[in-house]
Amino acid sequence: MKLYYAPGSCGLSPQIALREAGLAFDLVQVDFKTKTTVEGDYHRITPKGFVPALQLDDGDVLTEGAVILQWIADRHPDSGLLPAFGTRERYTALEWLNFVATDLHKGMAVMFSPLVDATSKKRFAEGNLAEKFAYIDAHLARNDYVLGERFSAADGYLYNVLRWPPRVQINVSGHAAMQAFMARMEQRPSVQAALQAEGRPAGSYAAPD
Ligand SMILES: N[C@@H](CCC(=O)N[C@@H](CS)C(=O)NCC(=O)O)C(=O)O
Repeated sequence: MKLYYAPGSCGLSPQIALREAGLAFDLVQVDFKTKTTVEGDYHRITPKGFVPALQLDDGDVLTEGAVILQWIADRHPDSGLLPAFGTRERYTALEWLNFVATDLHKGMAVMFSPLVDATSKKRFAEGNLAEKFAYIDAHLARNDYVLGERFSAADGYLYNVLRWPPRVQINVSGHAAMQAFMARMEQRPSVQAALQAEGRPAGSYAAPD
């Protein structure tokens, strides 16, 4: 298997999940500016040009981070990355994956966009993102992980996206439970190894990528 990623991007959470599941994979770095890898044109892997993409051993390619996470979890149920099919807890995990992918990931993406001006970004951060950070912080004040006591693939994705606020001048240091969650996640060998593979030391979530 090959995971196409870019350092500091949303390619981190599938890497964490692959490591949690104990799977062997190669990392292939994508250059966003040129949309190339050492293999050549990245559009040949996915015409979308986005990371992450997971190329399976038969050459088939999966895209969409939240879906890649489900594929890894479902192919390796012993990893416990997601609750079992049909359980109520499964849908709570999917709710979180969807929330992180749509509201948080794409909400944060606005803050990186060259198409949005600084004033609009500030208003969006204060009016939209602040509410979401408060919700997450309140949830994590009562729970070690998004599902409560057990780690799931959704935590890796949440951790991935919560690394970004300091990069876009959003101060989340007042959200103590969120900060504790980030530190808790960085105790996991999977997270430490994924960060190292991206050239980022653990403890670096509050520093620019
Ligand atoms: N819908 C995709 C979006 C992935 C996405 O936004 N990837 C960003 C990095 S976090 C990307 O590849 N950006 C490439 C670019 O901006 O050129 C998913 O959820 O996986």
